[in-house]
Amino acid sequence: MLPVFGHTNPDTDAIASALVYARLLTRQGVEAQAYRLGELNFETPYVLREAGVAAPELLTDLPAGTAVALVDHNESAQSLANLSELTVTRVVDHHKLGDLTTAQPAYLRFEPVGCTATILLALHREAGLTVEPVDARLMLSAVLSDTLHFRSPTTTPRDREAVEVLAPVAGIADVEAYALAMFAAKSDLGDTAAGTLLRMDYKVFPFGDPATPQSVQTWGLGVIETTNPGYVLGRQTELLEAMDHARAEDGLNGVLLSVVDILREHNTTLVLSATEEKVLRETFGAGTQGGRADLGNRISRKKQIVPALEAYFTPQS
Ligand SMILES: [Mn+2]
Repeated sequence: MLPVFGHTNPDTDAIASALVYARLLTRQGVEAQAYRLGELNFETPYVLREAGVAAPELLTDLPAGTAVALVDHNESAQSLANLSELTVTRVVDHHKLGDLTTAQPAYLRFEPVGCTATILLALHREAGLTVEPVDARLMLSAVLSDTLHFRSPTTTPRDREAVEVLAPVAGIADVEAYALAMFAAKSDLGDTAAGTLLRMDYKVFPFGDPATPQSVQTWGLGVIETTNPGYVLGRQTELLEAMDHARAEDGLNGVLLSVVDILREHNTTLVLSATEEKVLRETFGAGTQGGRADLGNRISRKKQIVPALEAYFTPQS
């Protein structure tokens, strides 16, 4: 049974794509099972409930040498702790290539589209397999989630086409209403602890050139996408404390937490210290006031934040 899993701090794409890819592989004769590498965010339980699907089981470790399939990530810092000891046989992903290496030839499918599920739809077509309604619903939800219903600059025509094709199969007549219900569920954070909010959509990235070790910095980048930014920003003090804690705990050079207003397509980033303030100023030209920096319409970590930081920390030769 081939374990299939998405990144730690899973989002809807990480969960939905693991479920759909495991089923696709199984239909193709490769027995596979979806897992998750962490607790669900607030959006995914809504998606799973509407789809009538149980959450995949939590996976905390696997013996060295186990064959695995990755979806929606490829960097070891975002995967099982001992990924380098596992045998990665398949990857379906839409992120930049990180430190992935494989001991054996593997099936690798990377495409610069807005969502892993968009690639999975193509894999169904290439295999000549029809999409089951439940898989259509999961893939559609993942695309809406990752692209913020096409608001994100990561959106491609392929993602739009995927939603158009999947909606009738999923039995969703009003895609706009469904997307808004997903975002409302995601924004209903209740009295969740600040540390949990920070880690809900949080990724650790090594920046700089590994050939020049003194240039390498490790940063934690959290994002809270919400239709109610006022609520999140109202908890700024607690969130900054949680960021300070994460920096120490993970041995990071810096931590950023972006509060993304989904409907207004706006990024307000919490600024922990002078280190982050300097980097935000020199990378994005963004000044800091009252512990917050206005990053304007840079709402995509993948497309607008990470590449800029990568360039900033990589020494020019
Ligand atoms: Mn994704």
